[in-house]
Amino acid sequence: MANKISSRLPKDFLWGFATASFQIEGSTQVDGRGKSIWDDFSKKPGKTLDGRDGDVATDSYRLWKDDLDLLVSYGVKSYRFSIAWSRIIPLGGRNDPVNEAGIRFYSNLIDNLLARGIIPFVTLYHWDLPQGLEDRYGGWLNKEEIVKDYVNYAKICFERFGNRVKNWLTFNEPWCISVHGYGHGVFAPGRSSDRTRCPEGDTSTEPWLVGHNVILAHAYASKLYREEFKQAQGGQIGITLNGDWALPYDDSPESASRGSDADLLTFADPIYLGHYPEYLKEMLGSRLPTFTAEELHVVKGSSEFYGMNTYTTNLCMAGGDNEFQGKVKYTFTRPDGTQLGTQAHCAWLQDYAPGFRQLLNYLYKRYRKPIYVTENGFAVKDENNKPVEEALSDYDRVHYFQGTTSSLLSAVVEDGVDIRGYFAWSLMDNFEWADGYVTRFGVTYVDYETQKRYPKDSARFVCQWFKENIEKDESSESAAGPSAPVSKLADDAHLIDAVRA
Ligand code: GBH
Repeated sequence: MANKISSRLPKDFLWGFATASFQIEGSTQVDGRGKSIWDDFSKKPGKTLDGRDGDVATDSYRLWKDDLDLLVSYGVKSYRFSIAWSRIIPLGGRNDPVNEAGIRFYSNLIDNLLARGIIPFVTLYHWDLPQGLEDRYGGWLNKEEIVKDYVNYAKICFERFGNRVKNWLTFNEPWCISVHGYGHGVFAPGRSSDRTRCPEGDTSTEPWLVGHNVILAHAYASKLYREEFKQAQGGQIGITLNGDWALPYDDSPESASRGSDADLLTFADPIYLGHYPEYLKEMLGSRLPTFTAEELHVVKGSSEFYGMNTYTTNLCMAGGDNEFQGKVKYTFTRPDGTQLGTQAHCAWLQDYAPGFRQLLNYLYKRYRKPIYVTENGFAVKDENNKPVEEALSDYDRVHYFQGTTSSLLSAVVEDGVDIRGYFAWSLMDNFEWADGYVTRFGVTYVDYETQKRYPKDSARFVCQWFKENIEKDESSESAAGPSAPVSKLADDAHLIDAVRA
């Protein structure tokens, strides 16, 4: 018996699914919401693959109760979602009015999650900067203004929700905010040196400046939380970084991988170790902003855990001029021509679970922080072209989660990595940024014509897996527990009308 128990995840392990405000909410013009930088950006020709925007998305601002029922039917312990800054402060700034209707929406959501026994895991910023701040002073490029405005926004969230929210993420993926938003220009605000994409921007400097300012905004918000709220509210605060595992392409010295690369170290090293990585300083010289001694003091140790979004593994080879990848080239094709894993719908993603376990080990050894896997998931190739019945048999996604859950378990029970939670991306298909609605990451299929939700096979797999692989909590066994509805789900026929407004 003792053996059996130790081969499982601890009983307080958090698991569930993740979403983000702009990807699911829609209702962009109701209840006083201000525009975010994605509102207009997604409407510009050529910015999304299918030319569609986020005005409706999965309609979750209206259908939030149905989505809550879906989470309950899945039996999750936790739900990761993000708050839209421009619903809380429509114009964004520290002297701008607070919108009570926006507060009410998230407050209700939080209350109802808790009433159903689901722990909210809340991201403050998942890429949807208030347009007002972009227009007023250039958003993330303006350190003096944006850091103060972000901290003010975070403070309001701590004040209004912190009595119930005990898990805070300041930011989702600063690397994407800076590199995609200001380097490649594929995400809002879309700035880049590429003049076919944007009349303004400087790919060689702006991403590093923005990344730097995001780190500072995170650090000062985290300081505020820990000094003024943590003790009374008893929660924790951290940041979520994206990072994929890197393997050497071959055994030549040029392929010796730099560990798990640039995307990760740029932000993790300052936040957890207190300095930018050496290679970055060498590569960028004076283009890399510096922290004052006082700032550094606030930045170092500003995340209480390691929030990790990870999707894939890259085969790496030195060379090329992509500074965002640390001048390393990525491929999925091995020297013998075979593929690393199954190809997803997006070019950057293949299924390779061993890399997930190695990344978890690497991060734990390097930073010694408890880890929350805040995103992990797969987009089945051409799923969007399939009739719904067929899309629900999402074998490639099931296979992906089989691999990553088993790697997760090995990392915890065999390697001793301190992992406290896992959120699959995503609860349902949604607005996939520059991909529009073409790429589907959900464990739940969304029919965008009707907004009906249909659980895919992967939803069953993930829910069943966590039900079986977490130590039972004897004390709460009899409480109206989350475990019952999972078996109900497994018995149901494929086409469940999970949503009936
Ligand atoms: C996450 O980011 C996001 O947090 C989430 O909102 C999104 O829906 C989900 O992934 C699925 O995409 O340089 O263009 O070749 C994913 C992290 C990191 C994935 C950068 C793509 C490089 C692609 N991303 N990565 S690119």
